[in-house]
Amino acid sequence: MKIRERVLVTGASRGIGEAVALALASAGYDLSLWARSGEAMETVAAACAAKGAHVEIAVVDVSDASSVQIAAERATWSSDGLAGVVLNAGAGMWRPLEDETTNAWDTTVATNLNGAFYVLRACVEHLKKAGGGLIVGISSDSALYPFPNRAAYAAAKTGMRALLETARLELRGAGVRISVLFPGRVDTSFKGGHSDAAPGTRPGALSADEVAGVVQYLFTMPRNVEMREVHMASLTSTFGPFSQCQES
Ligand code: NJP
Repeated sequence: MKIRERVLVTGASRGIGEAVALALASAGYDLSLWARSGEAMETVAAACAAKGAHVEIAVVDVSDASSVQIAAERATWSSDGLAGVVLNAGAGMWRPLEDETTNAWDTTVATNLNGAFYVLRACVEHLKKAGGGLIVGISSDSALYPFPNRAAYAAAKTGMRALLETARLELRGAGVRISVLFPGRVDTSFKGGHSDAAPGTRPGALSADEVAGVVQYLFTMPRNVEMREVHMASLTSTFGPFSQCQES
């Protein structure tokens, strides 16, 4: 009988994280789900459990090092080991540089970069204990191309890429593979330039399910194969310097 393996997904209360949780549940993984919205995660957990996954949830603010540490110590994988982690929690709100407050800058960097670091640091020993594993980082096309009004977000997502490239070198010998995804626009509640963003408000963009399908594929690849970077875009939406090339 195959031993069930567990994956931690951050930002699992909605959007890409929710879709990733459901896709990994369908692929036979057990799940640890982290986000700040406990009630929303209960709903996601129930849907994953209906697919046969054993699911544990924890209310965690990834930008808070102690919140991450406490959740990591309480998680079942602190004793059982961990097959993978999807560093997905993130947020961004576009502002011109002169309107970027210190608080907004700090929050953006704390969520997207510090959060990735705190979670990664908490998982490393447990990935090693399981004999290696897969780390998937959800970065952004903002880390690949310059955009106006995204200084904090682009800096944080670029920093996340550097964090994961460093981790790749340090953890390779322990059998840990690292994949970084750079999606273009995805039709979720992610704010960006729209304070009222919700699924359905970015027609033509990638769907959360399309991104989750790639994450699921990464988890089903042979363990000697490392897909280092995935640049992902919809032809019916913009992607960095590439303009939309089909009507949506
Ligand atoms: O956005 P959204 P996406 N601590 O807002 C959680 C990247 N991306 O699914 O805490 C813990 O629907 C939040 O949960 P909650 C993006 O940068 C997106 O599109 O309950 N969790 C929710 O579950 C991000 O890294 C686009 O509010 C925190 C989730 O994160 C990832 O994709 C394009 C948290 C956000 O769900 C998923 O974003 C791109 C915290 N402090 C990259 N703060 C795009 N959508 O266009 C937030 O290139 N979360």
